[in-house]
Amino acid sequence: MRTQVGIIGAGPAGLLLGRLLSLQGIENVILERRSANHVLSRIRAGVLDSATLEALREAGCDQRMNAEGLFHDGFDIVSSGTRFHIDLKGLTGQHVIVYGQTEVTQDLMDARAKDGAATLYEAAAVNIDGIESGPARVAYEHEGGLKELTCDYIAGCDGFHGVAAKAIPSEIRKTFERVYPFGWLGLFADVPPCSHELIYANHRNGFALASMRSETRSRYYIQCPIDTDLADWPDERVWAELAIRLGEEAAAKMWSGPSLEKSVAPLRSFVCEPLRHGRLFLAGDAAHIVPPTGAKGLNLASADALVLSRALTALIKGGDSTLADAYSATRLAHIWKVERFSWWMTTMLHKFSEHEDFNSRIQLAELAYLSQSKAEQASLAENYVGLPF
Ligand code: RFL
Ligand code: PHB
Repeated sequence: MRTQVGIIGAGPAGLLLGRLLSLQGIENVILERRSANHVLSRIRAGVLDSATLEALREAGCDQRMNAEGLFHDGFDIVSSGTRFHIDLKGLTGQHVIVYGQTEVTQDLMDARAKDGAATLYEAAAVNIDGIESGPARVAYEHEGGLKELTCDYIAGCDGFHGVAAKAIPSEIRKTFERVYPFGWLGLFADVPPCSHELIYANHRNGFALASMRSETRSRYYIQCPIDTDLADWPDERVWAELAIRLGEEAAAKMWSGPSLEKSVAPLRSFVCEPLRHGRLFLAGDAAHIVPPTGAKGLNLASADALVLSRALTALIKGGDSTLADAYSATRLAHIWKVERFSWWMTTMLHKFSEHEDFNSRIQLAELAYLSQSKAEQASLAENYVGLPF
C-alpha cells in the first residue's frame, strides 16, 4: 500500500492530523494497533483548552463539543480545609470546555469515515525504515500477516509505548524523564458532579480531584501508591476517601454510586527531542508525556497535530519546507512551558513525603500565596486555558 502521509496511531493526535490533512486534499492512512471500540472505550482526558478548541474548529469537528460540552469559567482549589476559586474567565477572558476524550475521538472518527480516509484497526506498526533516504516505509502486522505501507512522510502518533520515537537513531534522540512516586486512582460513575466546576484538593492524605463528563456523569481521582491493588479499593472506600480529601462542602454535595470504570494511572513527565528526523515527525504522547494534574496531555497533542498539519501541507502542496524544518523547535518551545506548568501543578498539589518536612511547608506556603495573590492566580489561569503556540 502507498500513501502520502502514513499515520501511526488513531488517538486524538493521529485522528486530528488525519482530518486536517484530508481537508487539504492530502491522502493519509492510519494504522492503529487496537480496535476502534477499544480506542473509544479508554476514559482519559476531560478538559479541553484553547489548543484543542482551535484544532477542532479548524477540523470542522467542533459542533457537538460546542452543543454538549460544559463551558467552565473557573475551578476551585482546596488546601488545609480552605476552598478558593481560580477565575479563569476574569483573569484571562477565556474558558475551558469539559468534553470527554472519548467524545472528541468519536467526532473525529465520524468525520474520517465521511472523508473516506483509510484506517486499519488491529494493525500494529512493528518497524520503520527509510526515514533518512526515502521512501519511508512502515512494516505492520495485520490479519495474520506482515505488510508494508510506503509513504512520503510518517507521523508517529502512537503514544508513549509506540515504535515511532525509537526509529530516531539513538545518537540523535535525547529523552528527558521524571517518574513521580505515586499514581492516580480514577473512578467514573453515573452520578451528578458534587460541584458545577472542578475541585483540585491538596490534603495530608494526598491529592484529590473532582471532575465530570456531563451534568450526570462524574470523574474523580485520588493520589495513590503506584503499586495500588484495585481489589483493596472497593467503591465505598474510594467515595469515603474522596469525601475526606475534597472537604466538607464538597462531601455534603457528593453523590456516590457504583463505578462504571476504575483504574490506576502512573504519573510521568517525559520529552523526546527532536520531534523530527528526516521523513518522520512525532506528535502527541509519542513525543511527550505530562502528569495529568494540569489537564494538558490531549491539549498538547492537539497543538502538535495542528502545527504539523500546516507544516506537511506547505511541504507537500507547496514544496516549502520552512515550517517542517522549524516543526521540532517550534513545538518544543511550547511543550517545555507546558511540561513546567504540569510539573508545578503536580508538585504543588501532591503529597511527596510522609513527613511534615521543609517541602511540605513550602507547598502550604505556595498554596496560601496562590489563594491571596491575583498575580499568581493569573499565571496559573493563563497556563490552564492554554498558552499561545
Ligand atoms: P494516545 O491517545 O495514547 O493514542 C496513541 C494510539 O497509538 C496506538 N498505538 C499504535 N498503533 C499502531 N502501531 C503501534 N505500534 C502502536 N502503538 C500504539 C495506541 O493504541 C493508541 O490508540 O496518544 P495521543 O493521540 O498522542 O493522545 C494523547 C492523549 O490521549 C493523552 O495525552 C491524554 O489522555 C492525557 N490526559 C489528559 N489530557 C488533557 O489534555 N486533559 C485531561 O484532562 C487529561 N486527563 C489524561 C487525563 C490521561 C490520563 N491517563 C490515563 C494517562 C487523565 C488520565 C487519567
Ligand atoms: C478529567 O476529567 O479526567 C481530568 C480533569 C482535570 C485534570 C485531569 C483529568 O487535571
